[in-house]
Amino acid sequence: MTRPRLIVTRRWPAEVERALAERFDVSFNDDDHPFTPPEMQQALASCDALLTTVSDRIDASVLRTAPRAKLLANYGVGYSHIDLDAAKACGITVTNTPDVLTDCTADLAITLMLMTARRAGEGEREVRSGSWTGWRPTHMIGTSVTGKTLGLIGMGRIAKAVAMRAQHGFGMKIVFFNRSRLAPEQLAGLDARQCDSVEEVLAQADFVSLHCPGGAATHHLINGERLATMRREAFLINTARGEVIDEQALIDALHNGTIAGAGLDVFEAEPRVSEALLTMENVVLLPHLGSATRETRVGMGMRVLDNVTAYFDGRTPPDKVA
Ligand code: 8YV
Repeated sequence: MTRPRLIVTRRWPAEVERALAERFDVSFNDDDHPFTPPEMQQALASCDALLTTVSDRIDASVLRTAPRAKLLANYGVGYSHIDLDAAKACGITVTNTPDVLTDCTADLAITLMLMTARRAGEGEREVRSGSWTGWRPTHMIGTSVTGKTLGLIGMGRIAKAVAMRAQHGFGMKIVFFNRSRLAPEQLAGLDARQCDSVEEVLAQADFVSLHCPGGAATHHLINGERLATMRREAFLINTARGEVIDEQALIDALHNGTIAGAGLDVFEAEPRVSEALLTMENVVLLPHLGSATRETRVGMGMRVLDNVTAYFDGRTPPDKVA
């Protein structure tokens, strides 16, 4: 019996690649470069399932040619790089990898919160450059995190894991905005107050952390007007998707002192990062490391394997999103 043909758009952890190869006729993108649109089109035309990541762009133009692939299995929880409507119109199933990366991504949001508040990036640069002159009472004074207010935009799995850490680890007060009303039993034992608007969260938070999906509905949700409603001492943290923030408006806000700083793991045009951000001391910049631990990346791969296996066994994949 011929085995389903899979194409994996990037290199994955070795044990996941081995597990995939045991069950499927699979090829990997050996030099690990992001596919160009013609390469993507070619891949979609020559496999039964494409195993994709955030660095791909699967829009209506590459799907237009009625691809052979009938499954797009995403290695990640966010799938705003896939045009879901176009995929549905082509009869393509789409899956993602929730849960397995929740803790890891929450850890990174907390890392960014602490790094920005305590000026850790700036301090490390000072030590490495040899310009540190020694301890003094007024040197590199940051902001305390303990007891402050954390505002969350979006209250899904990752936001709840961030809130848990912030509340139990740092005694923080939690306020949040979520599109739908959450009942107390949906808050996993958190003491958190739901606000009626994004602005209400921004106006009172010392730290604002973004946890909404990307895509058209949240494009530039954090724009110049909303940044202006934040407190001048507040920090903005983004481990969600770059497009949720208007990057130029953020640069202006940082430049004008509208907010105190930002911790960013994602950017509008990855891997390009605005030149202005690179020169700002009050900004911590990470290269999309949210899920980047060995354990999590293997867990994500195994979750993709479960979805692909279910699909080709004729079952509904456990993480079907379309
Ligand atoms: C993933 C992420 O590593 O899962 C997500 O949505 O943002 C990352 O943590 C990335 O998407 C890989 O596709």
